[in-house]
Amino acid sequence: METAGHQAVSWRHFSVSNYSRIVVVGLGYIGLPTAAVFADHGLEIVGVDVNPRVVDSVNRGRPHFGEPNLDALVRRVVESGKLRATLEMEPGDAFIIAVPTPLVSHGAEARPDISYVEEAAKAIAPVLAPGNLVILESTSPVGTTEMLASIFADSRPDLTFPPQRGERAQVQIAHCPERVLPGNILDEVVNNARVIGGMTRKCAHAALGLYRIVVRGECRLTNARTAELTKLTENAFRDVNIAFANELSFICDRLKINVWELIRLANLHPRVNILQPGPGVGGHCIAVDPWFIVATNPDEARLIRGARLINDSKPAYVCARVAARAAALKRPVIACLGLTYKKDVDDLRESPAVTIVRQLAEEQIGELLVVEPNIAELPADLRDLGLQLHDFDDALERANLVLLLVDHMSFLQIDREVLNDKFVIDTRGIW
Ligand code: SAJ
Repeated sequence: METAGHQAVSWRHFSVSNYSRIVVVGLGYIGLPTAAVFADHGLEIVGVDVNPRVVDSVNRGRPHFGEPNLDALVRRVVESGKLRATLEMEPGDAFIIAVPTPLVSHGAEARPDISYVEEAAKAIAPVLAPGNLVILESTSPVGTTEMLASIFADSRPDLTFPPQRGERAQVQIAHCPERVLPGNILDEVVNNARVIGGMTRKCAHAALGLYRIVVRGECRLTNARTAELTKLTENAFRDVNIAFANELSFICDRLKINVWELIRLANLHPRVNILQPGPGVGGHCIAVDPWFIVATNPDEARLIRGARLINDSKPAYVCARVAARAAALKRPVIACLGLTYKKDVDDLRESPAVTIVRQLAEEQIGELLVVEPNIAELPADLRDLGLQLHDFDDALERANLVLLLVDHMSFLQIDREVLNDKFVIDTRGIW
């Protein structure tokens, strides 16, 4: 059952034939899996990306990043001719915008950069036609969908859009934020509940008709602004909860209490569910999206800002602990285990582990042996600091200080005896 407010709505008058050709703008972590899943349902998908290497790689049937089962799916839909990538915008029945919405630093804080959404809108505008549907999937500050509509209206005075003509507009526009978890994207694209924010009810129904082709999860209709804030709220909720756990870790260190045991015990309460402290919060979502709320509501978002600052302070705190331990060693050799932003992915974006390793290298806190089984090569800035990737067993054997930064499965399964004669700093609490 799909609901808009309290009214049941029907989406069935939007059939697959309304959307035989879909243009997905941005072939990154969200756009490529989304394009591939729609293509696998028999639709003709054109993927547009500004990066020639991405376009080339997709056209050879190869994803340009690691994600379980994505390789086989992309190869299948490219070979069947259902997915094709290009650098040039093309016309379509529907457009799905899945471009990055990064942060730019702004003093001690950060502000959203929606220029990629603006560029996508300017590229789509010339090819828009009556009956088209445009969906913004990128996580966006409140008001971005309205901005998209106004770019279209400015550049295409021959067409009508929802802000001017409401339900009678010729082009439908909606915000349907992605909510998939990296590492489990293909399952979640299909099975997660979706929030569908139309600029009008007709827009919402049109977007619902498109998602219903592939989505098995519940679909809830709302307006675009509510959908924008819903997505930001989900990630801010998680960030605040992780900040609570990280703050407890500071308190416990000072009080000489084991924070992992504390949380396990507190979580026995039926209404308490504390998340896990770690070396900081990374990835392109949780560490970013709360700032989008702070940017539009600096006076109100006090807890949300505070949580961001707590989580962002964690890498420096970890470095200080490592430096204090290393100071007790004549010749510190530090095995830094894990670089990705979370376990069992190959994604280094906003990774606190990278921040920590970089800072330790810059401060020359001993010899660093970096281990990351999910990547083939270190990022250039770490290589420039003289760092190299090391084999796990070799690093463990040589190190006198072991710094666990990511809870990869392969790090869990070690012989604990190996750690006996070493200092251990386990930022994830797995040992
Ligand atoms: N982390 C902790 N402690 C925890 C849980 C996570 O320190 O208890 C850290 C992780 O190590 C990582 C960061 O938080 O550095 C974020 O990881 P995550 O697994 O919480 O989330 P993401 O960034 O991979 O994906 C999130 C998801 N959002 C929510 O769970 C509310 C996902 O559903 C969203 O689609 C995604 O953001 C997104 O694209 O916005």
